[in-house]
Amino acid sequence: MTAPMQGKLRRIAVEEAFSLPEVAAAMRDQVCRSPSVRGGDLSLLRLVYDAPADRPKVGFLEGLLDLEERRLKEMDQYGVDMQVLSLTSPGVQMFDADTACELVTLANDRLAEVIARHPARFAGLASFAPQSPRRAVKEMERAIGKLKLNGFIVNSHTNSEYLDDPKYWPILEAAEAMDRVLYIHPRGASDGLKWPVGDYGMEAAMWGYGVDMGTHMVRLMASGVFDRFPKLKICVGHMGEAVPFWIWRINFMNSRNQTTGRSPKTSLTMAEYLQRNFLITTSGVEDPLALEYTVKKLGADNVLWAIDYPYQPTAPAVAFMDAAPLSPEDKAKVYHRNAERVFRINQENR
Ligand code: 1WB
Ligand code: MN
Repeated sequence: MTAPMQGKLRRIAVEEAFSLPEVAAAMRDQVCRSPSVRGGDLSLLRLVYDAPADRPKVGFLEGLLDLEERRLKEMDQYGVDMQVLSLTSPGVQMFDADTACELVTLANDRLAEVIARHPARFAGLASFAPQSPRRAVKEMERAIGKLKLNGFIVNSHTNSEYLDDPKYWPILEAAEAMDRVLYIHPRGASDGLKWPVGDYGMEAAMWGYGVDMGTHMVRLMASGVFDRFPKLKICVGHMGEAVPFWIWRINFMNSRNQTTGRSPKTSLTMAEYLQRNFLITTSGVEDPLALEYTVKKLGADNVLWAIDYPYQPTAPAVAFMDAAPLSPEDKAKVYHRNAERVFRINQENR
């Protein structure tokens, strides 16, 4: 265990996954019924929800379903004050619209209940079903107004469509109007992207997630959607899904494309949208150099700590941030202050 010298900083981890038996059962049903395809979500989800008896169990499902036993114990053991919980990827986005809406209501209710039992230990991001943007907005409003949840989460594409598609604009508009962050978490790559990531175990967290999510981010920036929703805040994990590292080139080529008419005209540059409209979390990237670069590129107000429980172990995620090459002030921002601000986590929850 790590023992920080100068009084312990509050630790708020912001990309922490859970599930509930009803959603897990529906997921199992769905992955069993879906035909086998290369890449995409299915091969990993089969291991999580329907592990064949002769294969080693990945053990994620137990971690997802447990909220108040092992999870709280592990938080206590490593000094994690709070987890901001979200329904695990791909949420309800593989179900038909009616099933998705029904399950998302249940998931958000269950999330609000566990937060009510442990208000100092848990906050939560509300899920919604993008399959029905109209009902999604209703659920978003209920999640903030009635359930008092802290923001929203969606898992990249829905049926291979991304959020720059005008049919999803009501969702972006609602998040902006409520002044709540929309966390976009990865899922398996969309139809057009999944084939080449279908070998060597690349399809999920190793590569496919990041390729799909990075593409999603660039679509949002290049489409000009942030001119329509200038105050919209999008949070992405995994140290920005490699986009901060590519931003110089994205920016250069996009501005050239704008002069030749290949990219839509936008009022700000891609680099400016990245700084103004995105927040980035450290989930699953415990590399001090990557952190230092990202903080310099985005600013210390825009980077937040995350573990990615139960997919990543807690101890090294805490050790990484305790030892991070940041000033004490920046470290406090990344460890808790930014989370308190953007997810409106009450001080009295201390
Ligand atoms: C993994 C990571 C698997 C995540 C997941 O299944 C999710 C993995 C839904 O590390 O294999 C995640 O949320 O980062
Ligand atoms: Mn995650």
